[in-house]
Amino acid sequence: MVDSVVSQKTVSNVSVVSMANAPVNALSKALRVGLIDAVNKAISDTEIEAIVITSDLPLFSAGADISEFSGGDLSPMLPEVLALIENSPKPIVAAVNGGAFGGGLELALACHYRVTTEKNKVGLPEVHLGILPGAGGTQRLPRLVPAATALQMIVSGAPTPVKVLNDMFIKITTPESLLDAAVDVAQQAIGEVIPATSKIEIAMTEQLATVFAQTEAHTAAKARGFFAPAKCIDAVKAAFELPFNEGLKREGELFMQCMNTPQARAQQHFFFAERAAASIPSIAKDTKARDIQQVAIIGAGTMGGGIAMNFANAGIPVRMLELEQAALDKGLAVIRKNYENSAKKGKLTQEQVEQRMSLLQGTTEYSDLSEADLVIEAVFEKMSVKKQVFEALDKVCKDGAILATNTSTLDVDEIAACTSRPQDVIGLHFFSPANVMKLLEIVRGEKTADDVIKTSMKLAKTIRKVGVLVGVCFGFVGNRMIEVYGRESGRLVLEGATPERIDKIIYDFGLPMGPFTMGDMAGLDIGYFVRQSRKAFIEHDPSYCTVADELVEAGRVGLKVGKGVYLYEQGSRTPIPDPSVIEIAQRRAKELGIEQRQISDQEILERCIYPLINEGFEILKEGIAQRASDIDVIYVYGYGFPVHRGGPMQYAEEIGLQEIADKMQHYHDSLGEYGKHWFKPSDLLVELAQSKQALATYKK
Ligand code: 3H9
Repeated sequence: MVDSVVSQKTVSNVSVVSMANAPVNALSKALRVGLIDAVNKAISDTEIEAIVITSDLPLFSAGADISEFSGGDLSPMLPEVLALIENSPKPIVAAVNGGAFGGGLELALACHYRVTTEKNKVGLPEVHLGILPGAGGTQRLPRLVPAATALQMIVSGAPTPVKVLNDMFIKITTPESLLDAAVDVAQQAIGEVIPATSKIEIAMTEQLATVFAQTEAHTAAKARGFFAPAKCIDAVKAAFELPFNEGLKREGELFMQCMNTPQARAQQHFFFAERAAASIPSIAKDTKARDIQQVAIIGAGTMGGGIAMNFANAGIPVRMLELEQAALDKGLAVIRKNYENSAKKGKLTQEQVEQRMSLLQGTTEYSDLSEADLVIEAVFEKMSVKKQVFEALDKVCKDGAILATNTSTLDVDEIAACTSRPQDVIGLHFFSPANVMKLLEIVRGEKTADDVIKTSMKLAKTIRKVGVLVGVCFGFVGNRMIEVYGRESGRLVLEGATPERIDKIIYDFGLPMGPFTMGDMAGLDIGYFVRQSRKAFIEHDPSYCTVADELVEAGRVGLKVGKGVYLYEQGSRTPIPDPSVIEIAQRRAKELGIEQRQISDQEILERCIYPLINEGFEILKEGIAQRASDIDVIYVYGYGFPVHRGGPMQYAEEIGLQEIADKMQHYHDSLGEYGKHWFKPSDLLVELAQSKQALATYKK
């Protein structure tokens, strides 16, 4: 035993070094020290003639310890460990028993031989952390696999099945025989010339240059706004253009260029944010989840159908209820069509389509839902309608069934109160299209039982969603914040900015589309309806929605009718700016006494994003979100907030909380009555800005 995170045993004349740094063999300082000690010990032991490096855990290694990236004494660094391995006078074999990612794969690449198991996957996912492989991965991988494969792996960061990487592995075997195979390879290598990946000669060719150019063009479009992907390409290019050691140096420079960016900080923040969202400290760890074997969905419309598909995809039978047979038939037909379309694109086989459809049954009778373990209501967004549904469910559902509402704004406690079992009621807020969007807001009511929350979080994973726990308030986290953003964009149009300019600024910031394109796509009638039902909230200043209201009242409800804020040609989704909307804004501004003016790009961006962030602080203060990073997860997965900005709260941290507070105050003071009402800096924002407390450490 060299260290608690590394064990070492001798098999005949081979030293087997096993990593055991739970849970994922992150190559922390302790593990790096442990590996150096173990390898040195094996090299100096005259009884030992070869070495195998493997893992005692299911994973080989998840790579560098990301939590170390924030600083500290990091020596020995990973490249030092890998140089020791590659220059070892005794052959070293990597027995890659499970996933090898990032530095974990780089470790295997530095070994002289690699063996692995048939179903394994490996990858260099550094690009998802805003960086590039910095321990020789960009130089060694292209020396072992075809250039296009190496480029694809490094630029996409995607895990790759080892069966397509057989150039890299001397043997691919079963898990049971892996260690024997590795020892065997090690013994056969004794006395032979030790191969070093770094010595393999590769060079740029004309054909390869074309591959690089194509990858560059494709990446520029696909990874819009991201810094690291282009640097990944540059690093791989260096492998073909420079001798190994110079390539390694170039990789190091590019790695540091990436590491010191806000994007890298944002993406690394997001890595941990996503994992933190799964943790609910207020619920006892031993709380048992309920068993979910059968699901029922109320409503076979777009939302209900999308939700149902998630469960069918996960192999869980679903019963869909509509009161009219025709609506039910239509809903099921739409689902079939969606699956058939996936089959046409080669994403599903016809057999899979039929298998999924066989899990979906329709009914028009509530009594048919008596065996469901979970019922999700996805009916019209109106409290009276929701209450009718829950009263009916309360009568027919079995004891212990979870009754969930997919409301996007309404009071889950009020819905729960119309049942005799509020402890079983929860909000499961899916985002549209529900079979595609990764986010699931899990809305905890005042009386929701802990095991209902635990079951919902677990279920989110089962259906491949990211579940985030939120509390009850109008719009929960996501829609409460987006309302602020929608308000500000509407107001900016009255003040003289055009919708297309605002959309472009938001698109350039990194969102998939701006607020007006999004509004047209979702349907302007949705926001209109919400505003009608919340008149009291906006009564004192309805200015910002006057243009949208006028459009809806004229039937311009968005893309679905070919006209909303923008115009659309038949069958096209491309927005065409409409001067008549500007005329409406000019007329309305005059009526309301709002002076139109030139507004800078910076003001547009700040006024759309900063109040949204400010609302995030209010949400945090009220305990509606458990932690700031949960808000980031909601925004990245629910609203397409660019992950390279880490989410709105991380973006605020990067800009500086004091700057956000100051700008809120500036607009509060400079935008008249409107500013006074809507731009009051959140007390929590001001408090944290003044105390310089990191958002990550804030707890209510
Ligand atoms: C790198 O290698 C740079 C080098 O090129 C150059 C260096 C000079 N570090 O995801 P899970 C934690 S960059 C620290 O739930 P799974 C994770 O936070 C690295 N911690 O498990 C979680 O903690 P908690 C490149 C890590 O089975 C726990 O482990 N590598 C790391 O669903 C379990 O994680 C990557 O980007 C890490 N590297 O998935 C791979 N990895 O329980 C990142 C995990 O407290 N990792 N943790 O919440 C992954 O993609 C997944 O964790 C993996 C396992 C697929 C490996």
